[in-house]
Amino acid sequence: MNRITKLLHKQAYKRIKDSNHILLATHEKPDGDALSSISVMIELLENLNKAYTAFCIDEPPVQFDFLPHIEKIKTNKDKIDISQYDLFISLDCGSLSRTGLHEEINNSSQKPFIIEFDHHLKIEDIADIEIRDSAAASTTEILYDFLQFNKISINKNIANCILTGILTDTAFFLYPSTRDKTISIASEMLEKGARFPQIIENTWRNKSLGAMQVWGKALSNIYLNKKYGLAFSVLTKKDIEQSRATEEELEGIAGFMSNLEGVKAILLLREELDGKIKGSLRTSRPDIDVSLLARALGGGGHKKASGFKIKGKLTKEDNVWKVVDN
Ligand SMILES: [Mn+2]
Repeated sequence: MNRITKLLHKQAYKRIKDSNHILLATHEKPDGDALSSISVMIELLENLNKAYTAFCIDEPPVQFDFLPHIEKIKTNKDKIDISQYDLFISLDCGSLSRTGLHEEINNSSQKPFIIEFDHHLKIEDIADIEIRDSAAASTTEILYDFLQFNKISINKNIANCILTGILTDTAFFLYPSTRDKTISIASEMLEKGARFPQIIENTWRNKSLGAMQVWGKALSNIYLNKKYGLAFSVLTKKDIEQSRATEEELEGIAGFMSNLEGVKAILLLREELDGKIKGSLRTSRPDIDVSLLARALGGGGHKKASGFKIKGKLTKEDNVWKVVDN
């Protein structure tokens, strides 16, 4: 870790201590890392006796109810007046638009100071203090550095959150984003009281029947494009509605597909409720950067795991899936 990063972590902590009213936000359709990151910050702000609001535009999936402070996350943005806050902390977002608060922040007469903690590849310059490490396996891994540099002790709650972020974002150390440091932080979190069986039980086990069936559907729909070494699959709105699987349950499918042997990358296209199609790209090959394709399609993410959204719907013609206008 270089000196500049260490300095940024210290500046961020000073800013937090000097602020009076703090707005925390994480990304839409929050995953384990997003919610764990916001929980770590809530724990810290409560210990500092700070007034804060924690916000996520979508309701946290119920399987994360085991994380501390989850019930304190607000999802109604009508109640949020940006000008009331002197500090805005964005966690695990990739871009400001993923908080759902970008218009409010950009149009606010009094823009708050912005601190960003993130491990996605950079898309935009929004933060006054930007702590980005695209080599980190999770945003909670970056928050671990933040706590270390600022000599903030890690209690059981924080240890549980940091480990949850790491485990869910790496699919339990399976994804290539896992590095030596990831494993060593995870091991330290276990020593500090993180409850591994509880995390596994809530995030990996406990899959609903619908989730199993929709995974099966996606897996049986896999097509291979031998020319490009790409495997892809589709899930239609109907498939998803019938399964009643949660967002989090659908999230793991693309990662699992990347276990397919002999392909360079995989693409999962699925229809969302709002007339858009979400594309998830994954690769386990060290020489492939799928984020280039995601970016070309207006998305972003990581080299090994990225995504995009396009308008349209999926139709099957002559046994070939196509994206067509709504
Ligand atoms: Mn993350």
